Amino acid sequence: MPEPIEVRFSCIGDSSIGKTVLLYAYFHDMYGPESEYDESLGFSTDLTLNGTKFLLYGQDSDASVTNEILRSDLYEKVDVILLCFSIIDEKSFLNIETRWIPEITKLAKDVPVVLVGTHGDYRVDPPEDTTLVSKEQAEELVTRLQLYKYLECCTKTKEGLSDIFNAAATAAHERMLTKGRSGRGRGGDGGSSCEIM
Ligand SMILES: Nc1nc2c(ncn2[C@@H]2O[C@H](COP(=O)(O)OP(=O)(O)OP(=O)(O)O)[C@@H](O)[C@H]2O)c(=O)[nH]1
Ligand SMILES: [Mg+2]
Repeated sequence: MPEPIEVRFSCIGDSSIGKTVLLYAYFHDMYGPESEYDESLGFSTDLTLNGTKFLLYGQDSDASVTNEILRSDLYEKVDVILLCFSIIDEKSFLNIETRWIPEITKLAKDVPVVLVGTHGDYRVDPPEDTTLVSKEQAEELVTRLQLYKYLECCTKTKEGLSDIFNAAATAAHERMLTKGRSGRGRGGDGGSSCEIM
């Protein structure tokens, strides 16, 4: 029986856009006040996709942390990045291009990025006086910045969550198959070894 393929992710994006809630909803089936969350639980799970087993694990992040060492730790040996914005917060979408992609390019060049739109429930019932970020805008950004994929979710109902983590594992796996694991994260050189299966 082959060992599962380890896929390490980091969840990045502006503050208050739903990163932590998303992770607890998917990994622990919880949706509630942040005070109820238990950091010691961590974020890891087994996942099987088309017969391939993965051990998916990773970390949350805090946009207010600007310390360079702590920020670069977020990208250390990372296989895939979940880059999040809220569809009801245009600034968080603009920051994808102006703040987060430059940081990723610097610290985790060539690591696949899954763009995630949170607060998906507002697609059907938008708050008053709010212009939603459209799927077309997000998809245009994915094409222009050569990101892996755009996916939307609603953590309240868990809609779209599995697709996000399936895409993350698939994106990481595809990259491992072409570049090998030594290309992971910061400082990787995209070596040729491949430990898959
Ligand atoms: N309606 C709705 N609210 C959501 C959804 N996901 C998250 N929220 C709410 O969005 C707010 C922010 O969520 P957090 O997960 O704390 O945001 P964060 O990105 O981790 O924020 P920081 O830790 O400050 O970086 C909370 O009040 C959540 O309840 C969603 O899918 N729908
Ligand atoms: Mg958080």
